[in-house]
Amino acid sequence: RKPTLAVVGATGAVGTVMLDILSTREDVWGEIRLVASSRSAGKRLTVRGEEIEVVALSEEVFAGVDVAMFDVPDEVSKEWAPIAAAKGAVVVDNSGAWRMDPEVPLVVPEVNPEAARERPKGIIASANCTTLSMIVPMGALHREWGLKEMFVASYQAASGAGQAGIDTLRTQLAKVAGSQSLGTQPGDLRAVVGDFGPFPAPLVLNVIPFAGSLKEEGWASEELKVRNESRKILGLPDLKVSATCVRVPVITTHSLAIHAIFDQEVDAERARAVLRQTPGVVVVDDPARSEFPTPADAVGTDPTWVGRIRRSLDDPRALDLFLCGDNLRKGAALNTAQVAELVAAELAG
Ligand code: 2RA
Repeated sequence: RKPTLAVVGATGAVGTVMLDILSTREDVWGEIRLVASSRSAGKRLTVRGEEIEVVALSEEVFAGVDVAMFDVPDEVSKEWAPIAAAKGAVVVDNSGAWRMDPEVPLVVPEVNPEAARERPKGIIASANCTTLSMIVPMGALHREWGLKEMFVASYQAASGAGQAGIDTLRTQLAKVAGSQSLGTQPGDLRAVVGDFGPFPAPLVLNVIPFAGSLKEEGWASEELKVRNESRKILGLPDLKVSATCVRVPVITTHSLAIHAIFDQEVDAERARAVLRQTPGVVVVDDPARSEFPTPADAVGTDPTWVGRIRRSLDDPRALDLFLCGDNLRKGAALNTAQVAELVAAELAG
């Protein structure tokens, strides 16, 4: 019998991508149940070419479910993941609720697949999209030279803030369309575009040097996630990470500029060779021909795109590189689906 899958949060920005991924990847699932809030119950969505009615989240939904993929707010996952696990489902959770729980593995199949098997709570966590947009290539380079420290600048897409983020940016774009002067005078953008939630400033024709919520000592939650999740996934509790997370006027696809310091001397050509051999990574790196990753090329694709690979001029143990990754695919739905597939393979014995 193929395992029964529940998709919890099937109607959100990530959930929509999830159904696309389930319809295009190898089909390892038996029955698929689509679950959402009671507000969305009754909707009919198509997955694997089949129309399925969305049911409201309840304990009964998990009866007979082998794997439950969750893409819901942290507080919903905090309440419902244990309920699903108690009903016998292995929960693969895409929220931030469980990622740093010592009894919950944080799994990226290309980096630490073995961690998925140790799940005392019946819950496996998937990482934040910013971490997932860089961790596959960084894991490969860590295996080659031993990663010691990372300086990260992220350029994060509006859809990282969900459908509201997408809607906000498109609304702001419409407000500036055709203007020949906006973006040239202090405050001119704010006067026309205003501060639409969830962004505390105009996003269009601007960048916002903050993402997530304010945490200790002025760090943003996104920046702490990059640091803490990288440490857990790579098994490097003392890894030094300094991240600055910036929101940019891109609909979907996060980009990151990384300065990575290793235990050993590095070589740019060797790095390209290692990354070309890494599943889930595409190397686009020929600046002389203006070939480097951009969100406009990476969006809608599964791999992490890597380019601008060069050895630091001041440190033979440091590499500088630029990466792009679709934050709704590998950054969320795809990684969750890949982890769920690991569990399905394990259950199939
Ligand atoms: C963001 N990475 O971009 C976070 C959550 N998806 O807002």
